Amino acid sequence: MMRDTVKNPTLRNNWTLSEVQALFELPFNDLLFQAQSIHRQHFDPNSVQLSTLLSIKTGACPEDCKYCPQSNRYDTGLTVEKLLAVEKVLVEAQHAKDSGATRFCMGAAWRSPKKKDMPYIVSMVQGVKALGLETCMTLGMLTSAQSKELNKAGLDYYNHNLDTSREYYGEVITTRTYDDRLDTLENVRQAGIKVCSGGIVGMGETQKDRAGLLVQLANLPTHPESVPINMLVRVEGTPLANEEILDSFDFIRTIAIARILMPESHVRLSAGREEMNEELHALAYFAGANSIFCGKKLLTTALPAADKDMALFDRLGIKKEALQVEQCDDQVEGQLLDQLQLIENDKHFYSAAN
Ligand code: SAM
Ligand code: DTB
Ligand code: SF4
Repeated sequence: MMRDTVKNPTLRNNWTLSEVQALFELPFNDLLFQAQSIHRQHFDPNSVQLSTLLSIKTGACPEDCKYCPQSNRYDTGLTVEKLLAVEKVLVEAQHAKDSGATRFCMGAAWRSPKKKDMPYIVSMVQGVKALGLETCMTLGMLTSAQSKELNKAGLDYYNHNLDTSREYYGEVITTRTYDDRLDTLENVRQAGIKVCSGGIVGMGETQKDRAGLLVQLANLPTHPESVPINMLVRVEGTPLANEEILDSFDFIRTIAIARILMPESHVRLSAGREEMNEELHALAYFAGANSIFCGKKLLTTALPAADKDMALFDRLGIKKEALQVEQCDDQVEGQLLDQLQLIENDKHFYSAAN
């Protein structure tokens, strides 16, 4: 389904900063009532989509994102790992499917994928798709040609976050620009891949910056189908390790306003859940969050245990969202698995440190 103002004129992409700042100033209950009312017009309010993340290439990233444990600029004690073997990725994807996830998101600590990486990445997408899962990747910047190649391979979603407002961005990242990020989102969209884009809160930004981030996302020509709202995971060794924790209600306000601005998008209660209690999770779902990452971990940091998430779903009467479209075609699956077998095992590990 296209989330654009041409296909659906009730959606807006002309939000002004002052309008969104006014939403942040609403009394909490009024804001939540508005968000929940909009949520109910577009989604089953008791359904939450489950994605599972896997870090397919970990650490030694040349970028300087101040929040990130995987940047090679900061000593976070992380164990660096080369690109995983395709088979290993597929085993993890099968576990994710068995645990109820409908989407498998593969993340690499790269500035952008290199030419030599692409065949492995393509095999991963094809293999995960053949298992009947939605596919998502986050690999850094993508060119138009790379986006088209990934679309052809069967990539459903590409995650690339704007992270924060244009104004605050330079305080957090200096090695790639805001416009670089917008260019990648445009390449992905033009290639026909669904867009997953959101940001991080709790990085010392102001409320105006949180409003600015949401305005940028909502004013894209087409709303991202998926909007992850990450609470900063403060990792020892990163420059933001000692950042003050964002007030919980300001976090919930951000989710509620994402829901109001992008009514047909899945809003993901993303990183930071380990530090959130059940009541805060429940409030986030009420504010319109309808997707989470669940599984063993995010990329490098912890997640709540899956049984804890499921126990809360039971207590709240929430069910897991089912796959919207049947992904698995037996004939295609057979062909894809045959293709995967053609790749020799010893070619599955190679140095992809940068
Ligand atoms: N290297 C690629 C890139 O940055 O585009 C993909 C992986 S990167 C880890 C994906 C996203 O994870 C980042 O854009 C950021 O929004 C989020 N992220 C990374 N570290 C985080 C942290 N400590 N807390 C919250 N979100 C984080
Ligand atoms: C997103 O917005 N959040 C996820 C996913 N997209 C790739 C990543 C969160 C990473 C948190 C820190 C870590 O585990 O390394
Ligand atoms: Fe981390 Fe991605 Fe930034 Fe690299 S580009 S430091 S992996 S967020």
